[in-house]
Amino acid sequence: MNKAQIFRELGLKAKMDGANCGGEWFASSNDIIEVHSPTTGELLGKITQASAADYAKVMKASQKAFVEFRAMPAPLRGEIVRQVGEALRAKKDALGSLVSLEMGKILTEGLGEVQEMIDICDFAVGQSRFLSGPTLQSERPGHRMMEQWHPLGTVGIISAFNFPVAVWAWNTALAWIAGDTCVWKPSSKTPYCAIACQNIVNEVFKANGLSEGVSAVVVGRGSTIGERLINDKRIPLVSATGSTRMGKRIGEVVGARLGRTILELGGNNALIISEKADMKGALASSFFGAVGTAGQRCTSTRRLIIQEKVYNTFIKKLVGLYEKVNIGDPLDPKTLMGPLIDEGAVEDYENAIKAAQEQGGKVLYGGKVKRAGKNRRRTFVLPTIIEIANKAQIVQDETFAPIVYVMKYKKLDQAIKLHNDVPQGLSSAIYTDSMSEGETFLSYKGSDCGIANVNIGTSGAEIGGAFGGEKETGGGRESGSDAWKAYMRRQTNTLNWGGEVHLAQGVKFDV
Ligand code: UN1
Repeated sequence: MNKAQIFRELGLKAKMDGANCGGEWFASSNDIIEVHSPTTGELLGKITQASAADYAKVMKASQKAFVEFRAMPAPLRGEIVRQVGEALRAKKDALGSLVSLEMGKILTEGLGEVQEMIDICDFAVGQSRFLSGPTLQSERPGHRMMEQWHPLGTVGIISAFNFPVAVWAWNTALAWIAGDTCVWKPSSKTPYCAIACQNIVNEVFKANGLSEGVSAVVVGRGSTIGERLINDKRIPLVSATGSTRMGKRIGEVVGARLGRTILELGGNNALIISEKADMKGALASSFFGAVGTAGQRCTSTRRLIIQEKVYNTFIKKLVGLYEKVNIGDPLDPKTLMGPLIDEGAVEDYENAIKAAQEQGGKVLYGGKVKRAGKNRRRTFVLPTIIEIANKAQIVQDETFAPIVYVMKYKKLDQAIKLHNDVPQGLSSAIYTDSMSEGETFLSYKGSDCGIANVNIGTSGAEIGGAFGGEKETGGGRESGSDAWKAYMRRQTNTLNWGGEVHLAQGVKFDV
């Protein structure tokens, strides 16, 4: 699909306003962002960012819609989400292509991202009939206890450029079945993706007679919109994806007003490769983990911790794969790696390589900008392998680029120690055919991450599991399992059906 077709199918125009809560798009600031293709530099369009007044309008609609939406039975809200999933199926090609066009990931990954949205919708439809709490035994005669889950309110969603549509869907699909309304501040690097998503759900919501405000988007500056959103007492939950620096700010501000957060921040994901590993599998998983999405996933493999006996052969084979990576236009099916999001990201890549070399690292492959694509832009880089010690400062930091740090180990205990010795804790994996090694990695003394895998890589999690991490990754969970609970408020109820008043703990209080 070319740009004109993608724009037509998704209702996008060369000039658009950045705020919407169901009706027309609007924006009243003079603040315009120019959106450029990371691949060609071509101007995709101009978006007028939302002002403080636009935010106020969106929040008003969201709060009003919540009062109505929470009254709709959850399975009927699930039916709406089912239709959203159907609409996404119908627009999968266009939306997946837009992700590639605006963000730069290759088409199969752009389509995969939309599939992730469809999957979470399907998951949420079933979940909408099972927002269940337990019934509990009361110590008082003639009493029953139970737990219920109620809608929470307006959920604020802040998302990053690298998953410009899926992360929003993980949050909204669950928030909507829970009876919440959503206000989304997408990354200003990928506003068209957000506008397209809102256009898709607007049609579904309109067809079902839902009031405006159940879904809202505000494209705007962090200082105007982001700050307002995190400080807004009307927003009980802020779900944010992005850097640890940003997450710390959000955690502090929302925490100070005792609001809740789901934070999905930086990762520093490692794959341990044992001498007992299936080398073919380990190779394929390392390759996808480190080079896929041009290293711009939170779950990208950043470190390979390799048993010393297999280290040299493994690295040789990995370099062999790196040499064959086709770098270029992400919409071309022959391309394996597209551009980085912008020149700033390329600068981060170059700085990280320089720092690694200064800190004792040795570049085994790559390390350079590679002008590619039609306009030979400076947004393409070579995927890079650097041999370096885990304790080097640069290895401790997350660089959002296709750089993988490689290191050796002798014994599994040492590998696990290296593995956990970073501030972040999102995803992790081990390749081994030894059951004992695999189980050790998954045990209390193994990986300290929110996601730990055996014989698959660190990236590409399915939506069925809870997604998120520990330590500086922020601690929140999104997506599958019981992540829906974060979007609801919990209530414990005690009912007296027997008629007689009994006090708990045997307390007597009579005259
Ligand atoms: C992210 O990079 O923010 O597990 C999310 C994965 C994807 C999601 C990544 N399902 O790699």
